[in-house]
Amino acid sequence: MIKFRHLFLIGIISLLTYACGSDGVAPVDDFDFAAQAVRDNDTLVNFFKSHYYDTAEGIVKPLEDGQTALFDDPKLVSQDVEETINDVDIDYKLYSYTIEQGTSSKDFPTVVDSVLVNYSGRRILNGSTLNDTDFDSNNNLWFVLGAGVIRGWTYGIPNIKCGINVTLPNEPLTFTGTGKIILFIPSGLAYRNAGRGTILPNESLLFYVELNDIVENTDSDLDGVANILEDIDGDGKPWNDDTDENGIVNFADNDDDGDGVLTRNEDANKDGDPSNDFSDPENPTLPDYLNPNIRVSNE
Ligand SMILES: [Ca+2]
Ligand SMILES: [Ca+2]
Ligand SMILES: [Ca+2]
Ligand SMILES: [Ca+2]
Repeated sequence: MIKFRHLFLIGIISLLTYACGSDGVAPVDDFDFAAQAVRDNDTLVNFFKSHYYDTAEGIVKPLEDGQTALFDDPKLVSQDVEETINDVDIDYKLYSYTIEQGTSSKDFPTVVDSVLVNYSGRRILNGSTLNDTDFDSNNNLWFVLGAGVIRGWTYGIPNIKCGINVTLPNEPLTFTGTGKIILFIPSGLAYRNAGRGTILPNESLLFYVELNDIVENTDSDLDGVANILEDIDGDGKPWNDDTDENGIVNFADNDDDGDGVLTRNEDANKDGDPSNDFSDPENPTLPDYLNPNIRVSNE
């Protein structure tokens, strides 16, 4: 009986922890994210100096004699990512190691395309060791980058192309020539100071990601304008554009100007693309679907 009660309590505790970080965004306003970004980078650099990529096993391991530390391995690359948290711009370094580039003729995914991935994630403990178990792993799951995934994925996965679907009829999904990458993600581009599940606050993460397939020019709200083209201010971040300020970003909003006419019907020339229709002589460069003064539906 005591054992059962223990299990019950543990269940409640992990549920609570999970709920706190449910959207991956920290609930604390006065946390110094810029200082944490510096600590995160120190953590990752220490990790790179004490680990290497084992080509034969296809995994990252503690450094051994005669091996090249990730820190000195030219395949490890960094990219600068700027995130706005509580109206403050924070600079992060996201690191990745491309194991194999994908061979698909499809383009690289954008930061808001749908991707089909296999993945597994590990916590980086104290900047020097990798936890010995995955906190999560899955095969063949679809995600929209830039919507409901950590920013480390949003910016990291577009470094690789997908593979080719060679699934036979009535057989499990199978891909060949997939892209394979390892992402080393500072906590600020993961679950920040909230943590999630078994991931502690301010913990940096390692993900192995295999990109099976993507949907090019993903159009999540089916309004005829691809997610990546709903980046109205052109800053590369479609998740900060909300023309009608209704709290739903444009790439998830099927009436972008909030005038009651669906974007896909604000297509005066009926070519399936609402972004090339300009009916307002007062505002000749603003497409109708972003112009609340034009309410003509071609439905
Ligand atoms: Ca759209
Ligand atoms: Ca934007
Ligand atoms: Ca839209
Ligand atoms: Ca509209």
